[in-house]
Amino acid sequence: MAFELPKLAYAYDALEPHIDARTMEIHHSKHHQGYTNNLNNAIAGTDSEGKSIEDILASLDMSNGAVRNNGGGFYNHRLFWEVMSPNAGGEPTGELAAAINDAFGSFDAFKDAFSKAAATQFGSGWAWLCVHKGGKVSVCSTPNQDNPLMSGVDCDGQPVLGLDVWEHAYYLNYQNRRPDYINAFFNVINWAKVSENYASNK
Ligand code: MN3
Repeated sequence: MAFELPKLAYAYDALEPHIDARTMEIHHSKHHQGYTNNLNNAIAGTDSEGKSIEDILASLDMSNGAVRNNGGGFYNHRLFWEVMSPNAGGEPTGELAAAINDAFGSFDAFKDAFSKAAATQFGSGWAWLCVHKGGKVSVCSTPNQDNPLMSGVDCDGQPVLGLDVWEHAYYLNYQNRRPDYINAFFNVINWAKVSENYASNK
């Protein structure tokens, strides 16, 4: 069964004013749809057909550019939509909050580390909050559509929160002001979902 573009749990304009409706519509219906279609084409007739995206990425031959870019793109955007929500933001609670405090000292220090990873990723890429077996968390970034599930990237663990810093994610509204977009993202982080991701992968 081929991969399908996941439906959003909210309307394209639901994240305004932090992320504008036109950006959301193009990002989801064009970019993510493109990765999805290209992934399906790239794995058609191969051993990867029928496997989960997690299994495909974990055992990926990194020289396979079509699956690396489009499988990464499919997985990364699916996580991205899920970790955002209207009327969200604030701070995590419970065991995720405790893990963040253990690793960074405070939520504000985590926010600084994550924002810096996102702001300093040269060119296109992603910033991640990852959980490791045992519950420790860490922040890192990857270029292009790479992600921590792939082997050989300078970033490991299970991603529980991801931020797309490709220009297509923010340029219409923020132009070159990536730091403003990163700051705005914190107003739409769905910490309940991130906590769920943490709990199921720690
Ligand atoms: Mn994108």
